[in-house]
Amino acid sequence: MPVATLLPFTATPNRKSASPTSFRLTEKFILLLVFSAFITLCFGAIFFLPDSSKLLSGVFFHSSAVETNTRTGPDGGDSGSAGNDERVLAKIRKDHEKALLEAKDTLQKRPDEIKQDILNDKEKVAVDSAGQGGKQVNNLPFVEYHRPPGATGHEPLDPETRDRRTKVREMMKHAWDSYRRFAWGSNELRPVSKQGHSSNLFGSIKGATIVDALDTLYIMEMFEEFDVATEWVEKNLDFNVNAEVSVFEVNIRFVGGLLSAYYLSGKEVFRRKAVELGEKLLPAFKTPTGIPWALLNLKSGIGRNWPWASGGSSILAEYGTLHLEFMHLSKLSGNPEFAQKVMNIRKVLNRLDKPQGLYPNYLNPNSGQWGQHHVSVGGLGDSFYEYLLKAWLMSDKTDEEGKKMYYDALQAIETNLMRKSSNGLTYIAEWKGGLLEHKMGHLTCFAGGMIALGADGAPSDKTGHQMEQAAEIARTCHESYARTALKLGPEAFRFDGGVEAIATRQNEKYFILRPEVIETYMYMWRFTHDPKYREWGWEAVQALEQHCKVEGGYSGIRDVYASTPNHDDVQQSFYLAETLKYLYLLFSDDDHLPFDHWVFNTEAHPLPVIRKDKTDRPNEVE
Ligand code: DMJ
Repeated sequence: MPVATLLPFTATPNRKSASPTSFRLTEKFILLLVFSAFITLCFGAIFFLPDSSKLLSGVFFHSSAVETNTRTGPDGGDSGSAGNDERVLAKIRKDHEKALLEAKDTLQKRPDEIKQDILNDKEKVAVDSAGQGGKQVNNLPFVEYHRPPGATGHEPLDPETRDRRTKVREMMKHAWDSYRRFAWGSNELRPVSKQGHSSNLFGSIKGATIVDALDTLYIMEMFEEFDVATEWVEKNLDFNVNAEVSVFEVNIRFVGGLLSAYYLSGKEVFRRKAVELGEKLLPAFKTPTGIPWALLNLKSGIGRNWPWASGGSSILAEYGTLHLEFMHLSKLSGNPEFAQKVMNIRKVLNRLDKPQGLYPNYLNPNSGQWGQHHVSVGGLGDSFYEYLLKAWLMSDKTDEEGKKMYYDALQAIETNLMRKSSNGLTYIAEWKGGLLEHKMGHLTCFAGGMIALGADGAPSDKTGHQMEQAAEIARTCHESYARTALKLGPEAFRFDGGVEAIATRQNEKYFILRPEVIETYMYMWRFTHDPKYREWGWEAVQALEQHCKVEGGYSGIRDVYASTPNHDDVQQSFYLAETLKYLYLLFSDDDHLPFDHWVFNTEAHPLPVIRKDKTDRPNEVE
């Protein structure tokens, strides 16, 4: 058949042409156009066939799988195919064996270890794919997580201790379940009126109880509750608030709580949130001296001090209780600024003269001068001393400056503030411009535990003496409980006007579920194993159950000397963070959160010791 009959626009009879196959230029062009349109049509049609990707890979990209399949067929006549077949089969066998081994390995792990492995793998992938010199998408450096020892414990062998420990866990469950039921997302619970309670210490940040309780839930192995709390943190914990917060409270409860939750569980969300919040607190240090403001608006970054604090001063226990958390923030974020800020506070303090070697509670952040000369190891001063000692311990005993400041301060406290009552009770008084006020706060009772914790590092001739001091303070604080009607301690007790370890003023008779006395029992138990500390702790459990427990949680009490409790209707977040945690540890073995690996922040949030020889792996403590 002539080609001309197939082509509609070929030579026509009236055209002058030398032969049927010779075309004019325009005709040639049209022919080319039609031909290429036809080819394009055929080619394009392939893309509209079903499952086109598979077809394309089969047609255009001969994948190794396709080749393998065709070559291993029964008719394969290629002489090299037998060898290939064997190699492929061997590889498949090997892969299967490897997968089986991995599965077996995984089955032997605890669920939380499996979860952690998955998280670690994810993290590695995130870092690899980010390819930004080790930076993750959230700009945090990659940190290989290793869980420090003793994050969870085991049942004590002694049945009585085991039962007591179980009881404390049940108390935690009641406190947590009630909060969850009546006040979920609020900062705290009102257990009598069964509703949320908000304190202005946290501005409009929410969920103080959730963040404060995270590590207690973890160490008590209440993992279901821990997961629910984690999910709340992931979805709801928000620091983008236009509100003024207490830098100290937010640091010890939120930053401390998040850091502990990270170190215990390895969950990245806690590291991310802790660093995010830490960054929001940094503007508080914008003062002429670098001594931070007490209050900070998290949105504007504008700070100020409590209006009642001597001449616009910052408070010792507030600016002096950032050190542990900020050192860890630098380690976990790679940002040295956090550490620099708190080390500068030390510098300012070391330049100042100290009256009788004591640290006044008030310091003006503009002038760098002391305010009123009021010294206390209780409210306004307490955790500053605690953090000097713990900074040294947490630094793997390398922070010699912190160590010296602590033991020097303790010596000045012993000389100027520590006294014995006429009936032999040791107490720590308060100092006002050289005069002693013979009053000891419930808050001051933490000092028994602190002195015991530091006794081992004291100059050798002082170790025994400091252990005795610690035991004496524990005894005095126990007396302050024993001498009340409800067997729970008052906010402050006095040693004057013929009384010893008793509150005499109505506004000092309340008990708000504070932990300090139990904290000291826990340290004393760990260091002495004297059973009386567990007995005293158990007395406190019974009193809490009898007088503070209500249907909707646990409540503080307005007057511990009254025969029946008048509830204040607040379940403080530190009841879950500290009081119940210290009670649980009091009835646990010493290898649960062991002291040579963990240091507790002032809100009882455990932070790992930063090993001096593992600077590149900040959270590895073994
Ligand atoms: C806690 O928030 C901390 O222990 C802080 O250091 C002082 N007191 C309360 C609990 O009493």
